[in-house]
Amino acid sequence: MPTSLCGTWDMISNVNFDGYMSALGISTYLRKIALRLKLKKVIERQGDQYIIKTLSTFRNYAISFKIGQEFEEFTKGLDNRHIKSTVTWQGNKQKCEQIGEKKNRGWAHWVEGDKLHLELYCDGEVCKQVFKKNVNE
Ligand code: VL7
Repeated sequence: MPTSLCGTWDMISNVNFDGYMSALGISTYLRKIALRLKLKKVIERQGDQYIIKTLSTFRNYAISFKIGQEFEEFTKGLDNRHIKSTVTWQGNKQKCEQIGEKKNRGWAHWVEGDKLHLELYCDGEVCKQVFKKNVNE
């Protein structure tokens, strides 16, 4: 049984976010804004439904899904694409495959100690974000 991803997590590092956003075709203007953000993840589970919220002072984004069930994702306020997403467990990693216009797109979450790790993939670019558990929220 993998350590729970659930909780509130504050970003402490963000490597190659710019490369990931470039691969998604995000404008220079928006990338500059996004690069300054300290993202927060709120991960909840209600029964077999997961909810992942990405929060910032600029924009918020949320998805909800069941493990192994493909869902339609619209990346509203991000790259605004329609994709088909499926989240599965692979060992202790929760992995999402995002099928659409962009190749090799997806992400993986896992916990090590009190840190939440996230890798974001698009078209050969890998962004690595690490979050620290926020015990006050
Ligand atoms: C979601 C953003 C950059 C456009 C705005 C930046 C606002 C705050 O896919 C993600 O998370 C998964 C895994 O936790 C769950 O949805 C990452 C943030 C990536 C991509 C696009 C810049 C404009 C960012 C919402």
